[in-house]
Amino acid sequence: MLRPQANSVRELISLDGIWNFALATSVDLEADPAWTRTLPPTLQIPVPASYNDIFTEREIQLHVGWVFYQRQVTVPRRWGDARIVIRVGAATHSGRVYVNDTFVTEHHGGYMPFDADITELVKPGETFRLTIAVNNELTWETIPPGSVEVAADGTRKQVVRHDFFNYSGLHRSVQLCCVPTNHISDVKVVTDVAGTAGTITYEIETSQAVQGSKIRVTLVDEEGETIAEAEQAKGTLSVESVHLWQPGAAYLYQLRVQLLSASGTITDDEYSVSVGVRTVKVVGNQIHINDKPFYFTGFGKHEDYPVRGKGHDTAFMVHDFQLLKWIGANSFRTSHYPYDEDWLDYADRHGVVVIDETAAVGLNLAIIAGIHGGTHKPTFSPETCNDQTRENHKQALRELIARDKNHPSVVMWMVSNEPSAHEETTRQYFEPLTKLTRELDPTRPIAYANEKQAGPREDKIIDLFDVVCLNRYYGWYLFTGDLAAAEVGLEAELREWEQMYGKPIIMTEYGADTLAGMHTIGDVPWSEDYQTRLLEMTHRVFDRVDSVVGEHVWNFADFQTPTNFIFRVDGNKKGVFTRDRKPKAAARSLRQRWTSMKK
Ligand code: GCB
Repeated sequence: MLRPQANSVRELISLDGIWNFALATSVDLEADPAWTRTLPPTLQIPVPASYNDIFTEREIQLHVGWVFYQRQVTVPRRWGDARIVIRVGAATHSGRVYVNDTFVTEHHGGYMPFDADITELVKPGETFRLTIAVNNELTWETIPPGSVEVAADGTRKQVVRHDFFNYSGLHRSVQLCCVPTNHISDVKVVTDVAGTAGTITYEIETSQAVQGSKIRVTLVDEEGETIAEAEQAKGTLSVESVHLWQPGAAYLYQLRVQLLSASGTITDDEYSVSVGVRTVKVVGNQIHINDKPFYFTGFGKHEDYPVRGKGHDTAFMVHDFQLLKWIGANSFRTSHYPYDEDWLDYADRHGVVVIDETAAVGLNLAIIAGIHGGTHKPTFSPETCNDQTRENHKQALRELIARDKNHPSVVMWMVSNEPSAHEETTRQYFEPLTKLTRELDPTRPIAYANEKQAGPREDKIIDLFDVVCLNRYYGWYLFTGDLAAAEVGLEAELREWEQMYGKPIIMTEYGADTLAGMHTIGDVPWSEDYQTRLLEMTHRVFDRVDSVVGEHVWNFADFQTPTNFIFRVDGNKKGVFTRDRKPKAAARSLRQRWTSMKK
């Protein structure tokens, strides 16, 4: 599916803004078919936004099950004979779309777009009632997994297996699109470099083999000069003296695809893709971008903001990118789910490197919401994460790679965060997933984020991946308050990974919860001074271990977590910035390190 685009033949109408909103009165959606009636404006809600923190009622904040979003939409009269498509950026965790009384489509997975052709159901010049039902329940089969507990009084409670609040709703833009009937349905590009020349191998899919229509492909550089042209649906374009897409120095060509009428004079459809020419390779214990070792500096992030929860916000996004630049970060990980496509477009444009993660977080029964102490039942079994979970995980990978394959900023696929890699059955679960990921994209390395139970001797799956990504909390969950012992422990573990596997190592999480404003002379956890010293200790170790090729602090900013645990204080406070993006003391220390790094 191509991201909607407005151009000379395609049009877009944003349906963002205020919608009418209601909680479903029944667990069974069909028992409360709200789409068949007009919802009163008693509750109104902005789109995009999570609904949880918009209202003051606990009943809404902690609601489990279906909710309804509804608004009226008018189709422009001028959209006469075109194809009309509705596109939902994300409905977390599943969504169903209705046009007037008619069911149109449904989608599972809360962080991916979906669309549907509604041409037959609407008329240009007329208004229709659009209802989107959104469900936030997580089960053993969903990605991410979770379970719903029902109390004696019938109250339903969502148990999540991950350390972030179960924000729900329409988190990304909803759009009404006008696409030509004969249209371009997909464009795929893969780039390579040989000496000073670059190649762009492309593949175009169209809605059908339109009789007599022609394809025209034009590659344009940043000055607007045409560099190469072609007339086939598949091919390779060569670029002499190529401008590479480099971390910190992006260069984007435009690949303009046109579908032309037989005479070649009328454009049936057109679509442009930004292309960054670059290569990514794992070479021994290093990761090379454009044949040069790359060292990752940055963070694991979250899409998480006050009031709007996981609702995408371009002002916050651009500000976050400015803070990344200020602190000297060259990369980030989309922990723990794929982010809004705007993040990747912006990263492409500004040369920021991205590790792109699926929503497969929490496939580990020994951990509950980020903390040890879950049950010791097997994680993968018919009663827990099962064959259906794996099928849904495969689908999540297919959708992620289909959506993000063309982004030069994306250099690695993160298949899962902290699965129980120490359990025997985990391998059977992951082998088909890594095989599928490599089939879908043989050009990028793949990884999973390892949790400490699966140390170098216990891990059953690391050979299926290219890079060792470790989430480790030496000085926080391990050797709490004792940075000297933490330093010894961390170095010993890293050296073991290095010697046993010889792969590049990225520390994808390390850090300390920190209450902004708390200062101490000694090593006292929760103080700004302790966070700073813990990060500095960790960096001393990284600098001594050759295979460490990246450091992503957990987390960029403080973020909201489930509210039924006492080990989080109004959220996870491991941010280097507060939730409203104020720097803690550690930010200065990181900035000092990252802006003076030679690597
Ligand atoms: C982890 C998880 C992350 C948590 C973090 C923590 O290992 O990957 O989601 O937020 O630990 O702070 O405990």
